[in-house]
Amino acid sequence: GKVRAPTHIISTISDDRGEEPCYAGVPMSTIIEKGYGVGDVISLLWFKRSLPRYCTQFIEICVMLCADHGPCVSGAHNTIVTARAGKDLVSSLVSGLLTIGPRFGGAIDDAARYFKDACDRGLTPYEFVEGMKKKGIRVPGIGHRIKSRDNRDKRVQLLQKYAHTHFPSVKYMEYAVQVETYTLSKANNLVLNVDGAIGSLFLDLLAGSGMFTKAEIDDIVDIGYLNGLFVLARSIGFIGHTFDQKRLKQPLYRHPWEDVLYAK
Ligand code: Q5B
Repeated sequence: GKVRAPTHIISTISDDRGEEPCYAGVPMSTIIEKGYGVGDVISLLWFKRSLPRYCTQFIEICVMLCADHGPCVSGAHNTIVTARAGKDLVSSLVSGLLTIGPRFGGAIDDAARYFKDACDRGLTPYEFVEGMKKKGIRVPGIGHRIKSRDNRDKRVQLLQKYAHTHFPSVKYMEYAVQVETYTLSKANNLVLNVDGAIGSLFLDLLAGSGMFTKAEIDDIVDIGYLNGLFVLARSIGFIGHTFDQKRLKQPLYRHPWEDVLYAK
């Protein structure tokens, strides 16, 4: 019989060979006719399934809330400096994106990993936080430069409110809040931040929606899908900052000498 030559690539999320492109088997016309949103498209292309509306709406809320957080955060600053150096859109965007990591915006996956492990093992917040301290690891999803006990992050509150109203269970988020209560007893700025809120709530979405097996949830957490939400969202803001600098015809940025401690 015929022997199929092995292919160089395997792809399972989209297909452009037919009359119209399909995302996870769903034709483009269905996506438009059924009024799908970007949350549905993310569900199809990242998770390879259609998720219930409350889940896709949660994804869209994450994207909207993380789209920008002003010009002073690491990524926007890099993007602004790069745009002012006369570089193009893609260069300005990626210079901002490259700052996303364990301290800035890219703590969602680790927050999900550590909160899930600690909650599933039944660790008390004290055992979890002090165990992390012994290992010299900062608790991902906890702490903020400008947010504090008395200046809570509105984004976190909005996410929590949405989940309380729509999610069948918020077990992981409640655990993260217990952790926050403990960390706040140590320092005022050790609040549950936007990364920690998304990380813990996405665990609740995965576990509570009934759309994922346990093995699939473990895979999603292991591979690390969730920082993708921040990367995707903040690209919107970084692109905006690039256009802003170009529109304003801002000159080359040079940091002032006065703001540098020249030390020996
Ligand atoms: N300490 C975020 O630190 C920050 C601790 C901790 C235990 C912790 C820090 C951190 C984990 C990573 C994380 C996401 C670097 C943040 C984001 C998006 C954003 C950004 C924006 C946006 C802030 C002072 C003392 C030290 C530390 C201890 C601090 N964090 N202990 N667990 N998690 N968090 N990142 O204020 O005894 O003096 O040595 O790494 O979740 O990125 O808006 O800006 O939308 O763009 O600089 O919201 O918390 O504090 O480094 O001076 O530490 O607190 O060990 O203790 P800070 P530091 P000690 S959301």
